[in-house]
Amino acid sequence: MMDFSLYAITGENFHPGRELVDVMEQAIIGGADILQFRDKHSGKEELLRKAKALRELTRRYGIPFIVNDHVDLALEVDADGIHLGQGDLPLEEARRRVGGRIIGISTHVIEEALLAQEQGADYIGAGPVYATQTKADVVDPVGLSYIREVAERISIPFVAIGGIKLGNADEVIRAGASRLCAVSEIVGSSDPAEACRAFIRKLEKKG
Ligand code: TZP
Ligand code: MG
Repeated sequence: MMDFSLYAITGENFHPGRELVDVMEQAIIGGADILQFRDKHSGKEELLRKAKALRELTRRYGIPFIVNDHVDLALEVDADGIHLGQGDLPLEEARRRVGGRIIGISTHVIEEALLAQEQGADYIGAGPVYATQTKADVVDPVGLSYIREVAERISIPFVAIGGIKLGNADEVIRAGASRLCAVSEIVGSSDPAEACRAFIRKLEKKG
């Protein structure tokens, strides 16, 4: 079974002047053990170029590579999996398309989480725990109560996401999360490797 502790997602807006692959390599060196390519702006060719480069990087470090939204792109670059939101391709259709690859689903309420689990998601995202500027049209923060509920009722891996910072990670972990995901706190850091090391230390001491 796939497993991970620190889930890094790309966010190029947060590191102007620094190369995508370099920043994500730093995150991996610091301990990020799964990487998602999330890009809402690039055109087709750019998406393909970046996805190929990140595929090569993640293969070199032996960690799973997940593509957000684009099933065709995921298949084209031989990603390990895809991540889908509630408004994206339905899980059952996605499963037909990607076969045994990893499928992750974003969830905001327990009904979505239970359904994703029942339909065979490999992991779920639980959030946004806190308010975040990173994602447009994001739903209202679900808070720590949702993390507690998911920890209690869901048996597949779940990752807490949304406004997770080094300053609030401990309380998220204490609420039951054993996997954290961050965009801005990692890739927006002047030292992404150190930001990841700090997250990992918190996960290891369990909040
Ligand atoms: N999905 C739910 S919240 C979010 C995504 C992609 C953005 C998380 O970004 P940050 O910067 O860690 O708040
Ligand atoms: Mg999506």
